[in-house]
Amino acid sequence: MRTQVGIVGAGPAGLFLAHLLRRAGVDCVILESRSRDYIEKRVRAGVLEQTTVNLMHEVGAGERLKREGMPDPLLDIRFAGGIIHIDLKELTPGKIVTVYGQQEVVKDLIASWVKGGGSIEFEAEALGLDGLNSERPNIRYRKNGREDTIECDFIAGCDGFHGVSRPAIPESVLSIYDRIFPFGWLGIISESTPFPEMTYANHERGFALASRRGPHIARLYVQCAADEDLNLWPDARIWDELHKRLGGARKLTEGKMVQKGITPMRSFVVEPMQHGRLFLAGDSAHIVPPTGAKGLNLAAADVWVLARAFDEFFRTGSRKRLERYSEVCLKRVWKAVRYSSYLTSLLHRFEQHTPFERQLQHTELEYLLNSKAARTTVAENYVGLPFVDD
Ligand code: RFL
Ligand code: PHB
Repeated sequence: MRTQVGIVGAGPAGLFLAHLLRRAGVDCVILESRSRDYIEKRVRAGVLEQTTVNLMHEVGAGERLKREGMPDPLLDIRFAGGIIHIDLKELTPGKIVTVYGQQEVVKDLIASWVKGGGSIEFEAEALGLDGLNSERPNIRYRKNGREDTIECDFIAGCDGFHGVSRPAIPESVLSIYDRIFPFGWLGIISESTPFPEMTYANHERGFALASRRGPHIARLYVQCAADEDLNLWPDARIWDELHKRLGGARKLTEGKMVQKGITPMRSFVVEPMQHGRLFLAGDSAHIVPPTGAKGLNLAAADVWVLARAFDEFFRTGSRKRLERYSEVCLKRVWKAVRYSSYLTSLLHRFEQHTPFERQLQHTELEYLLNSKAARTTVAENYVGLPFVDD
């Protein structure tokens, strides 16, 4: 098999890239190690920046999002000193976010990709990437027990944090920035009426978050140990912690828990995001703790830049944008890393904090409560910084 751009991974990064390339008339093939059913059910992110929503429409996959996506103009932060209301619309020039599950984004992108005749191989696991410094790099993969290769002009490594693309780059040319936070999130989906506003809580027992997936589906998280054992969290204990941490004026409604999982909290960035003819995008190049709701949106921003660079190359032969890809993306990536790290530090309980550090955290929350300028900074980053490509 031969293609212009071989895409490893059918997460948001790989799927958005494929759509943008098709629009530009660039030929590509997606290889995905999991089954279609598995990736369409994998519960992850839920908050889309306006630019990501726009991208769904631009690639022609936004119809259901328009009907079922939940526009979210507000977020609340609860803490011992009160409730900070962040009115996104008022504090930014009219911008909001939209709550829509990542698996729904993935479903919609796959459906319109396949409908338009796009090439995608499920249960096709990339085993390794070869010839990255040659004119014809290739992807070795296995499907149905048989090994094969795809010869490409370029490879897009969109295979997430645990994929094969980043490890294909010699360690000696990479700089790695890594911070592991000393806690995780235990996330659930419950068949119950959610809070109407996105609610983050800094509580002395630890962080909690109340989000949603639909009018009768709540998405809830509590801070837990980094190496938490799910067996130690029967449903009753989860509800008890959620009530304690999110309790207050509004009463949380309980419902049947249909999904439970643990998410580690980590910031990780690799520089550069490119080596020879391999370009990394999304979680394969960087991850952020989910507190700022940035991971999926960063993946979309990366491939928007990458698609424009491939388009320019195949139309004009110019490598200018391809050469600047990593530098351009990393500027925006670092801003999201900064913001996610700030919100994570602001909202969680750190066992190792001294009384001095606890006092500083509380004072920062008090400051947000009383300063419109401080709330504006949170809102501006939450709704998302613009896509830029120079
Ligand atoms: P993905 O989604 O991990 O997709 C990578 C794909 O590559 C496949 N793959 C391979 N395919 C072929 N061969 C191989 N050798 C392969 N190895 C891997 C995988 O099966 C997979 O399908 O990466 P991508 O596309 O970069 O997308 C990134 C996002 O998934 C991620 O950043 C977000 O989910 C992070 N995140 C959030 N981001 C937001 O923008 N807003 C949020 O509200 C938000 N909340 C979250 C989150 C992540 C969470 N978890 C579970 C980590 C909440 C949570 C709880
Ligand atoms: C979610 O709805 O899953 C969600 C919302 C906000 C976050 C992270 C995840 O910061």
